Amino acid sequence: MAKEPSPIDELTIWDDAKAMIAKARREGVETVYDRLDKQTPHCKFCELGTSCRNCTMGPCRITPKMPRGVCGADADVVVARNFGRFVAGGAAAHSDHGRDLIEVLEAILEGDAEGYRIKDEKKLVRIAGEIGIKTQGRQLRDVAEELLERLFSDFGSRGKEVSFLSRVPEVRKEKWAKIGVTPRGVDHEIVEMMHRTHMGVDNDAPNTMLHAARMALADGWGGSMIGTELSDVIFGTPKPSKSTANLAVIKEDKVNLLVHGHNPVVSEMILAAARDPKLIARAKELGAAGINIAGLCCTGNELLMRQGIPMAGNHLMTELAIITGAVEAVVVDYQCIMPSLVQVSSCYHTKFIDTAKKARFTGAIHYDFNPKTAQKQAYEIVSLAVEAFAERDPSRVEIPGQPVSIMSGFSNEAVVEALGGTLTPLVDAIAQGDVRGAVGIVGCNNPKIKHDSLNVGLAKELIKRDILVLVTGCVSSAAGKAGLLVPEAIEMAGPGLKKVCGALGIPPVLHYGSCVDNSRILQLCAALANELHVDISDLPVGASAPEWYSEKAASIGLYAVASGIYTHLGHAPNILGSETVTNLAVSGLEDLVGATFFIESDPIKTADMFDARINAKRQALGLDK
Ligand code: SF4
Ligand code: MSK
Repeated sequence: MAKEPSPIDELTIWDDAKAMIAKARREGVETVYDRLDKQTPHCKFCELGTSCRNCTMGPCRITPKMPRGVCGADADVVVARNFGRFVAGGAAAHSDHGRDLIEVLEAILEGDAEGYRIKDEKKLVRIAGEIGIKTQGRQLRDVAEELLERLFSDFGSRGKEVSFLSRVPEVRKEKWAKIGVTPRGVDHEIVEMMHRTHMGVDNDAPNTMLHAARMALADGWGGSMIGTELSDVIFGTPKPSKSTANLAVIKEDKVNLLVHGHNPVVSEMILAAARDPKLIARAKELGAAGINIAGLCCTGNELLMRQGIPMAGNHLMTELAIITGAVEAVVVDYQCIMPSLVQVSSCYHTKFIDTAKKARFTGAIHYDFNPKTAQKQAYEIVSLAVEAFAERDPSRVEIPGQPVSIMSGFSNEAVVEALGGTLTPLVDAIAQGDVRGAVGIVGCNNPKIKHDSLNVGLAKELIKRDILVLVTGCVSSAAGKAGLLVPEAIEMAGPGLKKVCGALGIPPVLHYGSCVDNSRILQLCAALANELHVDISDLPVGASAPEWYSEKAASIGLYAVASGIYTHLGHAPNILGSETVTNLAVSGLEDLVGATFFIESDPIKTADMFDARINAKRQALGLDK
């Protein structure tokens, strides 16, 4: 007998999402929730991490009656290997994204990237200087070429450490060196993980886990940081600006084109093309009032941070956005794009367009996007969206609610500027206890968790306790929709945070960007630690991924912990089948790197845990008696 679909009220906290899930059910469009129902219950072995498919003597499942696989691997080895490969997927995704930005910079320098340029020259020179490149008296081009070489080499295997370790406090680097987790090169660490997890290589679970930490550090301080910094160099360093969020940013009277994925290289060009007077005129000829570009997931975050485009939604809103019936095109690059979007698009007039050779979707319109031809391709893509407006069926259009105001664009540079040029006022506010600490809430949605309930619940609970919140990735849309990303949200904050944010005119929850931009948070922590002459693990800070789902989030969590940041996960990764691995994650890492993971599904209890940790760190720093 077919299962009853889950009650809509249990699936999400948002009215716009509820309206679209109901519409999907009326119109017979399958969503992620229907598929989750069909996939539940999941395989217990896979949930525990105790199934292995690493060779054809298996696959093997580890149980008390069958405690070893055919090769002899026990639960600890199998779980550690699986987790290692899981994190490798995430580190690879962020880092390959970072490398794509280096290639765009290379194309710019070779004169092969019409439409792209170095927008923030000062930042290019500054980051070059930070990694030890001589900048004084040199032409920008020479500095850029050397920077390019250095960053390319961060992916290789000959380096002793990735370049941006220049930002890390010495005491932290010493800890890493002592336990052998200094990240040498991005590809080096990922390849080594694939090697170690082959049958018969690394058969000591803690050893594999330490390498997972090293690999994650290569992501955070390498691949992701390169992605963030070069995106700023090429497209501009974000500054605070206002925008709007939720499904109501999709406009009934306009051609709506949604950009989705992670890399701004395609979507920046799409946005530029959408401003072309010829395309706007054509849209008007077809009866539209104009062309509206809105964002989904992290490509949305990238464009929101730098260009202020409105945000249609996060991970679990991507299918629902199309179900409004008012989306002419979804243009995707890579990561977190559910393959189902092709089928959902085909239920409407929506053109689904993929743009990366390495991220193709069967059934999509494909553009092999590259810097050389980007302008022309972007024009063609926007033109496809404009022409699709004529195919829209107005009787199927339903756009729920009203857009909510948000403020975005908080790069570290913007924060320092808002503080008057140095971090000292923030340090003082922390010392005085007005800001008791800070927590980065990052990551995804997961249909196993009521959509955005934890993301929003935790953010609200923390600001009440005078803990500043920084959000990235899909949590930023959630915070925006909940009204937390505007200066007026100080009314929901505790008295200290209200005073500090009120004086600066900023929200108590700061939008810090996309998933790779978690590197901005790392950089901020390092800068604060350097300012106070302490280790990152001494700071009253934390990180959380309440509704995470992806391999990337696992890598982010692990690089946060390995950097010394106490890190919360709303649900456990698939490691519970090994006591050794689980204990290492939730307690053993404390001795090695000064931080651990903790798993908690209740937002209030999670806030309590952060509170206790922040109190302990404040006391150890002598800030509270
Ligand atoms: Fe089984 Fe060992 Fe092969 Fe894994 S590596 S499938 S545990 S025999
Ligand atoms: S998009 S990794 S669902 S945050 Fe960066 Fe959102 Fe998580 Fe993808």
